Amino acid sequence: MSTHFTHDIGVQRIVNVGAAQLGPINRDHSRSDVVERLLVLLRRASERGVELVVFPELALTTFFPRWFISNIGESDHWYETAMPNEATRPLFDEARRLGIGFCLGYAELTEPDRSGARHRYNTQILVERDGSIVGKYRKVHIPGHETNEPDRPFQHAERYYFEPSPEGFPVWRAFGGIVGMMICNDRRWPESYREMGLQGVEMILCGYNTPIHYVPDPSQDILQGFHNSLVMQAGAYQNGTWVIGVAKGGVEEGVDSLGQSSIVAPSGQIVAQTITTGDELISADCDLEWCRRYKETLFDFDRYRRPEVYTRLTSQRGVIEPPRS
Ligand code: CDT
Repeated sequence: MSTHFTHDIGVQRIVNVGAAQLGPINRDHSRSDVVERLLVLLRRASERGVELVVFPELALTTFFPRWFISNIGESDHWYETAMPNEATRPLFDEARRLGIGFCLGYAELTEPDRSGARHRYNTQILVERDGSIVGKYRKVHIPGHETNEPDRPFQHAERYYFEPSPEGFPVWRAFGGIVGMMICNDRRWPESYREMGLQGVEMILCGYNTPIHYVPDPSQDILQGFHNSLVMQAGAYQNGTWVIGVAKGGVEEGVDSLGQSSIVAPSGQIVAQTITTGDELISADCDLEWCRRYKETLFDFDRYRRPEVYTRLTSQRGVIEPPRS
């Protein structure tokens, strides 16, 4: 049996996507300072014909979970309570004027729910070319620790500052295809990609802040770049999807973070990667039709997956080893 792809007759579905990496944002940088930098990258993207620009995780502030404060109420200034807001309005306006969509990560403090509780999420939104918000994703896998660990050189207290989202991994029809989002640590978990893969995702947008120094096991420090590429390339290939990984890199408030923002094809190949750890734009023509080469062959889920023998994946969280007897 031979498989015929639309490529063979020249049909393409190209979205020109930009990965707008940011260098460090210090704690005294204002939202307006940062938005000015985002606008520079957005305009550069427009000149290059980019249709969708992806910014990093927590793109409006420094990575504040590196500091612990005992009263979380004193951290509200790091969070956005509305989007757009006064500080980000120029980004929304300029993107709409240029006809470019964007994806932006930020810390979100919600309105009170029915019980009066406000929630803190690590959030990313997808904005269409007309300025409308088509999707909001809240981070599912929250890494790091919940309490102060004063012996560390820096904290990674994301589990103090953010709740894990119960909403999972939705996808949206946008930019002529099926688009999903994930945030930083999510990219290390195959479940993130597969949840979206099972909804036919064709492009996953992922912002990240990855310190080079991994305090619990420093032997991993030298492998940060390798692991970053490993997980995104595997996730792309195994689900037949584009993956756009975008860093906030460089030495931010004394903590060195990985750059290596990448655009990964459904083949698993990296088609573009940043060469600095500062503000830098890379872009690529991403043909969403290319996903079919993998979704309809090796990774034809409906034909080859065996969910009936994967029951542990949803019924169990930690490892249960076989009895020793
Ligand atoms: N931001 C984020 O999720 N960073 C994590 C660091 C893990 S170490 C606590 C990451 O997976 O890159």
